[in-house]
Formats: sequence, structure tokens, C-alpha cells
Amino acid sequence: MALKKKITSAADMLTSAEKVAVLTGAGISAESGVPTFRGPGGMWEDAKIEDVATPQGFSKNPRMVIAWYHKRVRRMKDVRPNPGHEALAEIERRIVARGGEFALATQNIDALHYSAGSKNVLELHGSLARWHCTGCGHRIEFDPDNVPEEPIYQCPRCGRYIRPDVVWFGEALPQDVISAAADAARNCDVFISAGTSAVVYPAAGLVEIAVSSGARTIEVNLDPTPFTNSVDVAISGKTGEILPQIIAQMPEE
Ligand code: BV8
Ligand code: ZN
Repeated sequence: MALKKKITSAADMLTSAEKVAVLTGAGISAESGVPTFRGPGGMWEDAKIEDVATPQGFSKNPRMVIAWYHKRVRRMKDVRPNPGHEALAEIERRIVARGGEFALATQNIDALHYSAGSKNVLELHGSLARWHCTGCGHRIEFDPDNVPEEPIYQCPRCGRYIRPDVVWFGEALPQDVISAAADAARNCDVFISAGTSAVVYPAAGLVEIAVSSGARTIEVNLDPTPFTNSVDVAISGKTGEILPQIIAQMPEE
């Protein structure tokens, strides 16, 4: 199916949709300048997953992990939502304005969907700006525009190490968040997977739930994923370009 036709069929699905669910990954933030995980120049190139994104890595070298995440928090002030984030916020506005339901589950921890105006965002893997103490649970929230130069390693209250509210490999996702996302994927009539390699579970399982629950499914991703051949419409391209084109094909609200 030619690209134009795919864009039109995705737009038609969304025009008649009552319930829409979306899964996003690092790819949707790539055009904002946030490196993805597995692509060329990806984030995992300068650090091994097991060293920085696992509890074992943290207990082995907490200060290195804290510094690695602190670097990412500091980078938040330089990144802005891109047209891909904004398009998803616009789709939510239109669906909700006509009495429909919309949920956006993201694997990203960069809060860019919120900055773009998305309301119902399910942060499956937590958030970079929110940290907590591993000892007393004391919480710290960084203001992305005003992050201290040096990392904060220890809790101001009890002195134990602090860590980001991020779900590492081998850690459970927040139960309420992943079940809300699974419900949305199960009950939606249109599901969009955007900017994710769809290899990390249980997040990637949301695509399986949507496909097996009979939703009409759209994938927008630069590279093929394990679901490219099972979705109804698979569009290979940049989310910052494709998602606005889909909206442009929807009738004016
Ligand atoms: C759990 C937070 C159980 C950290 C992340 C086998 C062996 C070992 C483990 C497992 C296994 N099978 C399953 C597991 C479990 C594991 C897992 O799935 N591993 C995978 C790798 C096999 N999952 C877990 O451990 C999860 N927890 O299962 O717990 C449990 C249960 C109960 C009690 C206790 C324990 C936890 C997973 C969460 C891990 N944390 N992030 C951080 O961010 O620093 S995951 C990390 O990968 C990010 O969140 C990232 O978002 C996510 C997925 O990657 P993507 O977002 O898809 O990014 P990626 O770079 O891969 O892809 C980008 C895509 O975008 C590419 O396809 C590219 O083509 C495309 N793209 C690029 N630019 C653009 C674009 N597309 C469009 N436009 C563009 N411009
Ligand atoms: Zn503490």
C-alpha cells in the first residue's frame, strides 16, 4: 500500500474511533534530540544496560548510575516536544472533545508528552525528574529547567543513596499504570504504536493485547518491529512527520 493510502486509512480509522490507545517509545523523542536506546548513537552505546539500568548495576556502582541518570536529567532543559508529541496531544483533544476515550502509554521517562499537552499519560517506566531515597523514601522532584550542576547522591534526610523513579530491567512496572494501559489496549477500537522497537516487555505486550482484542492497529516507526506484519497499517517513517500528516487527513474539527 502506498504511503499516501496508508496515511489516509490511518486517518479514517481515527476519524471514526471512539476509544484510542497509544504506545510510544524513545523514537518519538528522537526528533527532540533525545537519543534512543538501540539506534545508532543510541544511549546504550555509552553504557551497558546491565551496568546502568538494573538494580544490580545500581547496587554495584550507585554513584556511577546516579551520575549517568543525572546527566539525562540535566539534558531535559535543552529538549522540547516535537511535532510527533504535539500530534498525539491533538488527537487526544479531538477524541475527548467528541466524548471519546484516549490513553497514551509511554516507555519514555522524559515527560515530553506532558509538555506537549497530552493529558492522560501512563508513564510505564517512570520518570527521570522524580527521584526517591532508597532508605527512607524521601522524595525529590527536579525542575528540568533548574537542575543542579552536580548530582545529588545522598538523601538529605537519612544519607542513603537516592535513585530515579525509573523502572529498571528486572523491576516490576507500577501495577496500577500497567493495568490501566492493558485495559486501554484491550478496550480501544484504534491502537497506535509509535516510535518503539517493541522489544521490551510488558510494554510491548500492549501491542499484542490490542491486536488480539480486535482493535484496528497502526504502527509508525522508522525500522520494522516484531509487530510490523501483524498491525493493520504499518508506516515506516519519522513520527514527527507522519503523525501530523495523519491529522492533516482528518476532517477539520
Ligand atoms: C519486568 C527505563 C518482571 C530505564 C526501561 C529475557 C531476558 C531478560 C529479561 C527479559 C527477557 N524477556 C523479558 C524480559 C524482561 C525485560 C525485557 O523485556 N527485556 C527485553 C530487552 C527482552 N523487561 C523487564 O525487565 C521489565 N520488568 O519484566 O519485571 C518482574 C515482574 C514482577 C516482579 C518483579 C519483576 C522492565 C522493563 C523496563 C526497563 N526500563 N527504561 C531508562 O529509560 O533508563 S526500558 C528502555 O527500553 C526504555 O524505557 C525504552 O523506551 C525501552 C524500549 O525501547 P524503545 O523505547 O522502543 O526505544 P528503542 O531505542 O529500543 O527503539 C526506538 C525505536 O524508534 C526504533 O525502533 C527506531 O527505529 C525508532 N525511531 C527512531 N527515531 C524515530 C523512530 N521512529 C519514528 N520516528 C523517529 N524519528
Ligand atoms: Zn532517606
